[in-house]
Amino acid sequence: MVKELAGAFERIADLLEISGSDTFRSNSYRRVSRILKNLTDDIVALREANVIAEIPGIGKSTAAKIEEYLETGKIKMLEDLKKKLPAGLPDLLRIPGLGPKKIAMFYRELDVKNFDDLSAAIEDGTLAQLDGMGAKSVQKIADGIAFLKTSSGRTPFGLALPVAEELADYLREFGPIEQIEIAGSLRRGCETIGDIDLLCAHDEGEALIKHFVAYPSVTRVLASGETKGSITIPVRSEREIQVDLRVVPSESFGAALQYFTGSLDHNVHLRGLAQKKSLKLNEWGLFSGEESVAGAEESSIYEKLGVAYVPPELRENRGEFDPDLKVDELIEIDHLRGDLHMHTTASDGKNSIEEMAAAAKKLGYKYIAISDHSKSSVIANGLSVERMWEHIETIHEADKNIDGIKIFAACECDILPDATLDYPDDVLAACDLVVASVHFAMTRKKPSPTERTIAAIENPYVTIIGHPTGRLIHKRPAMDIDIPAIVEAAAKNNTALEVNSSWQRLDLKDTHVRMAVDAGVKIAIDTDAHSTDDLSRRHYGVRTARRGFVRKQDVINTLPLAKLTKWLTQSRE
Ligand code: DGT
Ligand code: CA
Ligand code: CA
Ligand code: ZN
Repeated sequence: MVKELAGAFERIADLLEISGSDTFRSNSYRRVSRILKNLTDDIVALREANVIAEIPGIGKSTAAKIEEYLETGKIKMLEDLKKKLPAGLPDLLRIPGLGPKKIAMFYRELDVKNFDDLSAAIEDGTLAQLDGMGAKSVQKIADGIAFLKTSSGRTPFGLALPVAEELADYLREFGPIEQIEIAGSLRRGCETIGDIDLLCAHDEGEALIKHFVAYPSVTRVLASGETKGSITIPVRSEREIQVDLRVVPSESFGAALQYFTGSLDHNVHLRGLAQKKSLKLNEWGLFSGEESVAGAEESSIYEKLGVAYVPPELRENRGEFDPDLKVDELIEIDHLRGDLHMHTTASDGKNSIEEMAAAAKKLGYKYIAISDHSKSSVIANGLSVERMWEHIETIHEADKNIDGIKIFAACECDILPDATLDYPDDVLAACDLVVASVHFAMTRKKPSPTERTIAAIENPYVTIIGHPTGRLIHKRPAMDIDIPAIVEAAAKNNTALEVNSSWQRLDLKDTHVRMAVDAGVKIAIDTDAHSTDDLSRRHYGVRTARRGFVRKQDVINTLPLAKLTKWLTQSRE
């Protein structure tokens, strides 16, 4: 809720700037957005206590807008701003690297109102003739548009999952439903989702589908029949997603679940196996002539086809039918014994070391590493060398005082534009482990991101490379980085690569993790938590790792404490 609210104020600031309003005014709304993002109290509780206007930095009129949003889901000022501008203009904000000021200039000078206008102005060279626009900045915008074209239309997994789960809960209000499952790419754990596929076993399909299409937030009903319904619903008020619901009898539920989980390529292979056995496989079951051989249970489809059960995350026809594959070795959430990348109030986190440790203990963890930002990450309140020395002491102190969990002293050390690290070696050596990450100058050519990352890998004190490609799904493309070269260097230097569990990152992604583990590189599945809540997003990372065929033994934070401690020492030798 508060995230959406912060987003709405950010949007107001953007639209004000696009409308040509002064920076002072728009910045005041950006400030509100930041305050809301950093709020540790529950906004709904604050409202009930009638103290929203008392939040530091929030004035009366802003408080009124917050109240308005909490009550109606809208802010009139934002709606008015949207109405005032050409409909396609705010969409240009989605182009990575293009901000409101430039959009305002394009609108003012060239009457650019939408994507088509902008593309035309790039094509005919008029954009490059504007003041302050050179060939380079035009190319950057053209690249941004190209990036957007390949990523738009799909919803990030982390946004689609809660929407699907909420809808499934709503379906259960209909009355007892024998079985209900999320299918499709969402069940496979894909990083982005085209549409949500839901599956129910029920005898009264038509009535259940009527209930489905009456979902309160529906924006469009695309189909409403006896076995299938299709709607669109909003995701975070910024995009829409389609949801398909199929209702089948229970004797077909397993076959339908298998069929609608996909992927298409996986299903094609399975159907081929069926044909070889003179069987027929479809969404109703596995048949020998007219007779059903399997259908109620998904696992029995695989069994009857003579192959091992394939977990949904692996169903991409990328080798999941290999008879040597040991599915029960795949990484699972319960294998994780700790988390090696998280931030505290010392840099840009919301919680203290003690709070992070307590939350980690609740998850059953035996160890955590506190890895705050280093000095060059100024926006993230990175620690100076001096503060870092003190912080290491503070972490050791906390470790002594807190029972039941080991707290490692660590840092997330920036890999600087010149390929050196942000802290001298003696600081790094004093840390139990070091996560090294690139956070800026990502498009610099010399030294290249690959050279910078390999230099970090070769530093003996670096334990893990954090979010190795730097991508943010739909927001920022991956750095132009040579993954095989990095994998090779990591293998040679015994440096782990991270699967970052933030759903915006999921970096390394599935295919890259697989290259890493195939080369014998160790993986760290971290949450990069900036609050205690973030620790639970580990499931996103685990899903991605499973999609990369990662086994328990590939992941360093599955090791028992003593073994991990030993590994940390060895990896520095
Ligand atoms: P998405 O929605 O683009 O993220 O990807 P999926 O995999 O969820 O694809 P979707 O929603 O079009 O269909 C869900 C699953 O249903 C798909 O993975 C496989 C199955 N499916 C859909 N159409 C066909 C088809 O024509 N033949 C077969 N064998 N399976 C299909
Ligand atoms: Ca789908
Ligand atoms: Ca679908
Ligand atoms: Zn980072």
